[in-house]
Amino acid sequence: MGKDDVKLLTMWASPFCMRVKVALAEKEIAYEEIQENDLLTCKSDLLLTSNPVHKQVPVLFHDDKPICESTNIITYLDEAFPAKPLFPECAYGRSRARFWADYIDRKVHPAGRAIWSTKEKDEVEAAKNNFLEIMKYLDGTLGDKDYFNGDKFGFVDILLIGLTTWFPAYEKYGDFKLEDHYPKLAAWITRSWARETVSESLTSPEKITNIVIMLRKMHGLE
Ligand SMILES: N[C@@H](CCC(=O)N[C@@H](CS)C(=O)NCC(=O)O)C(=O)O
Repeated sequence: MGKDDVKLLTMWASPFCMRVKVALAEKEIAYEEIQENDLLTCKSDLLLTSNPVHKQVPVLFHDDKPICESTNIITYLDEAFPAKPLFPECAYGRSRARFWADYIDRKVHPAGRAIWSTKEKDEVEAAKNNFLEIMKYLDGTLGDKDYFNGDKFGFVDILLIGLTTWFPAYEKYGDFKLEDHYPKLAAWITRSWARETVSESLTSPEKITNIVIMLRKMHGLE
């Protein structure tokens, strides 16, 4: 069998692209990265033809076949490249991983966005409280473990860690520190970022905060 051809259509500020990059790094899969340059005003033909339904990055190409939606991509990678599995071994563990993946995908990024996309103080306060409520459940399921499934960094960790690049912007505009509320979850972020597969795949939170400042200016919020 020939060498797998893997490409990732990506955008540097996208937390959904970053999580796929972490998965590829954890599984030691070589790939070529193709940057989507202008998601706001001029999407590439490659993006429009490979993800006609959502027109969003990331898109993974495996031997030229497109795979869309970051969680679906990471699940696919774990099935298509069985070495270094990301999912737990037992069926119950896998079912829990899918449950938390779904929770993270539905809740975290929209809740964070609600914090920085308004300048009304009461709306910011409500959004911050909602975000912290979501963090409470994640902190609860993490508990005293190093990672969400125990001592091995895996699927749920990968899904959440990409999104944490935006957390400092949420803290800035919500005027809170995650570690004051959930020190174990904050320690999990530090522990996960210490992995080379993570630090080399994620965009720095400073750059993301600058993007948020730019987006707020565009929407007349600064
Ligand atoms: N549910 C999707 C979300 C992907 C997503 O929101 N991508 C953004 C960049 S962060 C995008 O392509 N936005 C362009 C658009 O929605 O038009 C996933 O997990 O892949």
